Formats: sequence, C-alpha cells, structure tokens
Amino acid sequence: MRIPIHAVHPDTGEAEIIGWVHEVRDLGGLTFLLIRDRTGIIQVTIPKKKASESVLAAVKAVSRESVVRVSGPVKPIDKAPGGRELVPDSFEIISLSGSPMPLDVVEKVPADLDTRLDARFLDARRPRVSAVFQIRSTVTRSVYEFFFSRGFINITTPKVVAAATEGGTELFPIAYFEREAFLNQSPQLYKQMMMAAGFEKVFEIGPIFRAEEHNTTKHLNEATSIDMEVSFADHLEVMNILEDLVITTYKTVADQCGDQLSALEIPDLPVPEPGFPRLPYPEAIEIAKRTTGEDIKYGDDIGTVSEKAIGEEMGVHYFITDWPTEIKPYYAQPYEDDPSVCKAFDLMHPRMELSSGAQRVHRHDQLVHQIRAKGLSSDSFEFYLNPFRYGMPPHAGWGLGAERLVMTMLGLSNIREAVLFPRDRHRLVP
Ligand code: AMO
Repeated sequence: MRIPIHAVHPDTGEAEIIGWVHEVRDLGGLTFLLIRDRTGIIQVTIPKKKASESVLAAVKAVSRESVVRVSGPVKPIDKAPGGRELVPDSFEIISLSGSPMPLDVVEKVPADLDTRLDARFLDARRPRVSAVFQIRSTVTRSVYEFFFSRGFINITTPKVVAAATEGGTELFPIAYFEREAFLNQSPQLYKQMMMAAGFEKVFEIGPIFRAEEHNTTKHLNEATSIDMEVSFADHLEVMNILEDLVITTYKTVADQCGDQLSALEIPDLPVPEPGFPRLPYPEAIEIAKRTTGEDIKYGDDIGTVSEKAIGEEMGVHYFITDWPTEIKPYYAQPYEDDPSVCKAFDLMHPRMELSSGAQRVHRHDQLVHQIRAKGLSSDSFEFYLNPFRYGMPPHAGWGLGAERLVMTMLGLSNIREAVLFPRDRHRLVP
C-alpha cells in the first residue's frame, strides 16, 4: 500500500511510495534518486552490486519527472532529506517523462513568470509553488468555516448579468443568444437582494470579472471575491467581522501549514494583532500629502503611490473610514449628520487594499437619488431597486480579494503567484 512520502520514517520498515523523479545522481557504484510527491521528498539509493536486474534496468531507463512506484526497506541515514533512505526491492516506471521539459522543476535554470505560467502543471510540481496553493486551499476552508460557524448562509449568484455593479472598471461583454450580456463585476446587487429575502447573513466565494486595461502586479481580470452581507448591522459591525476573519485565517494557516510555510521560508507567520487602526479618510490624505510631497486634495482617490506611503507609515493592517460620498459607489450610506461623508471603509494591508465595504442605503427613494447623482440610469437597475420597495432591512457588507489576501500573507511579489491560471490583458491560455 502506497504511503505519502512525508510519512516515511527510518523506523517505517518496508514502504511503498509513488512519486515523481526529482533528481538522479549516478556515482558509479551507487545511484541516488530523489522521489517527490506533494508531501515531500525521499532519497532512494540503489547499490549497483546488490540491486536486482529489474531494478537496475528500470533505473537506467527512467528520466527526470517520470512517475515511479518504488518499494523496499527504509533505513536511517544522516545526510538525506528527512534522515532516511529507501533501498528498492522493486522499481516500476508508471509513466515516463519526455525530455527536454518546457520547465526545469528543480529550478537549476531560473525561469521567468510567463514561462512558468505557460507550463503551470510543471511549475506547480515545485514544492514552493505547491505550498502557495495548499495554503490558499487552507485559507478558503478557514473562510468557509468562519462563516458557517457564525450562522451565515452560503449563496451562489449569477456571473452572467445584464448590468454593471461597480463604477470605475469596465465590463466584459459576452454574446448571450440575441442579447448582449456581461460577466459580473461583483455579487453586490444580488447579496443585497438576499437581505430583502430575509436571509440576514450571506456569503459567497466566487469569481469577479473586471476589464482593467492596465497590467499591474495586483490586478487580475478574473479574481476571486469573498463577499458577505449582514442585515441589521452597520459598517462598524461588519468591519469587526472582517478583522476577525483576517486574524482567524492567519491563525489557521500558522497552525496548520507548518510544512508549506517552511517551503516558502516563512518559519513564523506573524498573525495580525486585533484592533486594526481606523484611519479616517482626511487623515489618510494628510499622510499621503506629507510623505509623498504630492499635491493630494480631499476628494482625490487614494492611488497606488499614496496607498504605499500610508501603508509604510501605518505598518500593520488598518481601515480607511469616513470616505467622501462622492468617490464611493451609490450604494454606500451617507452619515445622517453630514451626507457628504459616507459609512464606507477599505481594509488595507500595508502593501495594498484588501477589501471594500459599507453600510448600504436601504431606502428606495434615497437609492434612486444616489444612482442618478452618479449619472447612472435607474431604469437598468429596476430588478435591484424593486426589492427596496417591499421591506428592505438596514444592512452592511464587504468584498475581500482572495488573491490579495494570500499574496500579502505570503509576501508574494505578484498577484499571479496566488492564482493557478491567471487571466490578464495578455493571458487567456492555459
Ligand atoms: P471592490 O471593487 O473594492 O468592492 O472590490 C473588493 C476587493 O476585491 C478585490 N479586487 C481585485 N483583486 C484583483 N484584481 C482585481 N481586478 C480586483 N478588483 C477587486 C480587491 C478589492 O479590495 N461590491 C464591492 C464590495 C462591497 O462593498 O461589498 C466591491 O466589489 O481586494
């Protein structure tokens, strides 16, 4: 019976493993192979004089990255990975790899990101790359558990839609029978409609599509959004939930992903401290102005340069609160005593924005007014506006970028490192 490579110990006795040939070294009388599966690497040692004819023939024929089944006694040995080696009684080639390969899995030859993404199936055999996606999987599980343990209902909303949600970015049009449709930018309108349905607490983890023209290290054209919406809650309550979720996710990864973090050379993942600072927008703008020396005014968006400058000053996760109503979407609820400021917030990592959210407008007439004030036509929002006429509770929510969460947690330099098959301006295959 096959056992995972990390579970093979010097006192295992006999073991059978199946994995990929990571490296082959022929030292004359001895041949060393490193065999790898997703859990680790083990040395397989073949003493030429003692090995059987069939083992020798298979070892001679095998190429790097072939899949092999090996069984035999396990012995302790100091210098090998994990302090053990397997001396095979049997060695079977299950699937022979061709050569040369499009990518060197052992990274003796460094490859640029494009080459790696073109051969992602080989790139992801690298322990470091595999570790990122194993951690991303743990992040996703942690987020599901977080929401379910707090009584949230998981929903799925359509990705093929008739109208835009967010201003600012363009939509991807698609042919939908005889009509034009679009790929959805955000589940925003649908999660709000489920508040009208009385679901009270909903969440969705799903794709969002943004036709961002520019190619940056933190934008994708298809991203994964962790979205939530809560009835009878204000912006402050959902900010607390967001802070809890981020901390819980870090803790889960720190507790459960020790091997993967080691592969990424992160011996101790620092878990953010509770009590993320809350920085009102006017103060954020002041910091940006002072530290960049640029002419930044109240009402300006916080661009990449400002974001970086404020992040360096803050040094930890923080919220930017109290945004000018003018630069936030129509669904953000203005303060009753000063409608020029709204109950919207952004959650920031020192490197970049992770999430946006707000308490929402829940009164129909006010929402129509705000949609028109943004120069949008309320006609195309009829399906969304209707629920606001028949008992819409007050509500608040946010959307958190899954890739940015993983990217900032692991210190990855490019968001594409956190996506298996990224979609950007130039990349549609594989
Ligand atoms: P927003 O547009 O700020 O808000 O998006 C929320 C979060 O989603 C991630 N994100 C992206 N990640 C990678 N590439 C992109 N092109 C991209 N676009 C967005 C970011 C961002 O902070 N409806 C609101 C949320 C809400 O109010 O509930 C919204 O979509 O991490």
